[in-house]
Amino acid sequence: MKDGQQVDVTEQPAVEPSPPSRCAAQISASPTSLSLYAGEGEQDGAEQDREASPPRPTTHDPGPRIDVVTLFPEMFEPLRQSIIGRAVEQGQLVIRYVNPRDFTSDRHRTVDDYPYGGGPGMVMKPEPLFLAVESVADPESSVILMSPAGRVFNQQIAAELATRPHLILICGHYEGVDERVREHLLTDEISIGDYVLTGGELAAMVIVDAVARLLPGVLGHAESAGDESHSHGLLEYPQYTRPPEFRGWPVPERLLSGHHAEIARWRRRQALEVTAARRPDLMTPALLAELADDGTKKKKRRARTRPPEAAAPDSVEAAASESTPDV
Ligand code: 4GY
Repeated sequence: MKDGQQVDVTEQPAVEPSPPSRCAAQISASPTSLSLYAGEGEQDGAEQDREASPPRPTTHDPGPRIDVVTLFPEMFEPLRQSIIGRAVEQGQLVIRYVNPRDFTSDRHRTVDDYPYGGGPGMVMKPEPLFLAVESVADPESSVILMSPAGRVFNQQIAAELATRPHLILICGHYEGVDERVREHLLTDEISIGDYVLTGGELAAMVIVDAVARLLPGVLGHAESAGDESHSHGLLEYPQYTRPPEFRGWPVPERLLSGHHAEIARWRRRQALEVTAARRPDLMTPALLAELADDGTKKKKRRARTRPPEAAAPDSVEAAASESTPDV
């Protein structure tokens, strides 16, 4: 094996966009694993002025690891910005890049070849992908191919991936990857939606972003992960900020009242109505029952106080007691 199979674009100076030549230089940088861990040596410059929890010392708890197997590590520059960039700087997660081209042994560093049986396009050769994954994998690793043939990503899968200690995200290109990768290397295959991209990189970035924001300490107070769309199976209620009237359009009066219980009820009802109107597929029987409820009673009614002619009270109660699935 050659030097520098792992790339860490996070070691580039934070303010400069990275020209390809710089990334190429990074590819041959020392692969010493600890020095590749994001956040090392960058903590002094990290912003510490927010309500987010203070940076964790990376030498003790570097957070979950994500290795992205990609022919184009420079494409991941966006993950150095904003909230995810800050999380990486603070060592709340580690993102590294592994280039399968660094695991080729021919003069042209070939990563693709013609499909057996003929047909259009090229197929990614198995060996560079196997060697790239094996260079970072351990028994705890989840090895995930980004592909339209995978299970479709959602908030529940994001939450599940956020509990795993090590993700290896493989970005395919060309017409696809040799089937033996799927059969003998993967633990999962994930799609970000029913459309075809030119490569798995954008999909991998979606996964990294959605997973990273669920990790402890990544979001500050102001950005909290609890209340937004999909975390409780509903779309978000409408939000407003100042001014109270803009171009003649007022903020709903209830939100200005300062009456917290009233505001919570209004938001819940809005979330139900927005979800029913825009994403009826998300409406479970329990949510439909809640929507049908006119909300005149303040507390959730118990069976004995409900009118006996109320529609299917037992099934409503049963459905309501199930946890609302994340979507
Ligand atoms: N959709 N969700 C997706 C994708 C590109 C041909 C295999 C997707 O996750 N990945 O479209 N990926 C294809 C391109 C090879 C990957």
